[in-house]
Amino acid sequence: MKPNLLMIGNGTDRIRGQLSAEFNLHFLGDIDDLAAFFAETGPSVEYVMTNGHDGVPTEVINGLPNLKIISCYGVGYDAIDADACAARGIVVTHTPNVLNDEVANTAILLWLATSRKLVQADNYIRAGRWPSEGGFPLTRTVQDRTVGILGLGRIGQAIADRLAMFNSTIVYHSRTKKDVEYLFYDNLTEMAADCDVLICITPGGKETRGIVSAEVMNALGRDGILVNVSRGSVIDEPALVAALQEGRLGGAGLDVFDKEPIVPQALFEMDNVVLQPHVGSATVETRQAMGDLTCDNLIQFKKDGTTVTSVPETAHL
Ligand code: A2R
Repeated sequence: MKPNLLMIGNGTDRIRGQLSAEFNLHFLGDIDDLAAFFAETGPSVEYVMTNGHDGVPTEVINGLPNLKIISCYGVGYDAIDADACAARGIVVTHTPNVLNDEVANTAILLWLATSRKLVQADNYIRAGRWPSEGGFPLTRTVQDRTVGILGLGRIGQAIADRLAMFNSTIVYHSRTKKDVEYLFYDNLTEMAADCDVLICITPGGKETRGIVSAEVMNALGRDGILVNVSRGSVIDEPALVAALQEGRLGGAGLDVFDKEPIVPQALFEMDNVVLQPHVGSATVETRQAMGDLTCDNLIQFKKDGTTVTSVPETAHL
């Protein structure tokens, strides 16, 4: 008999196909009486699949006393309490590396679109304004800028690799100094003051909540552009709205928000922001690679108790 696997979120057809060959799938969203499910089936569920947005609610973790592994579809796992899982001996896996290029491309796309006002220019044509009002107002160059990367990890490095094309001066801030040629700042505000563009690509979670503060945004300044492809929580969102409204920050390209899918209404009215609904890795190709890795972790664990890509907190298990 196939072992039980609880899925949080529906997964793709391909994911469901791969997993149903190995597991008996239960979908959290289809369970009407959770207490009854936990009482009857909970003790036999050793496998959970989820995604970076939904994570695993505490009541689900508590309802599955023999849970052994949580496989997360996404690199960011801040919605899962990995330390608590480690303490209970539950392995957590995620999908690093396979999305580096895609998210880095998204970061560059958002920066270019924001700086050159791509969406606004498109709207200008669609609104029929070109014949009547003439040329679109000048925008700001993306060439020869100083670009700060907040979080020079796997994706941050992929972003840096792309910046050579724009003759950027690359600087970075992370917890530790890396063995790279770019200038390291141990103070984020000081880095922002020296940057034309700040690209955020740290993990989310309590350690990074609000680290892009009003002070950092003021330092980036009225011509500065803020790009966020990490987690909405990394930026103090009310402070961001205020900085944009008051012209203390030049513009923002945002793929992520603090309370997704809710986006501050005030941003809808602004012509110096470009907004995306958390689609940094959302291409057919990259999502397929992420899905395959999510399944590989579960299937390998079932086979021999090892995983492909554990999160650091549970790598010792
Ligand atoms: O630990 P370090 O020194 O390597 O720095 C990491 C940095 N980071 C931070 N920087 C400043 N203040 C913090 N409190 C802080 N915490 C972490 O973020 C590292 O340079 C970077 C994260 O790199 P990776 O672990 O390689 O993550 P990856 O694969 O680049 O993905 C980053 C995030 C995901 O967690 C998702 O939220 C998002 O991108 O898609």
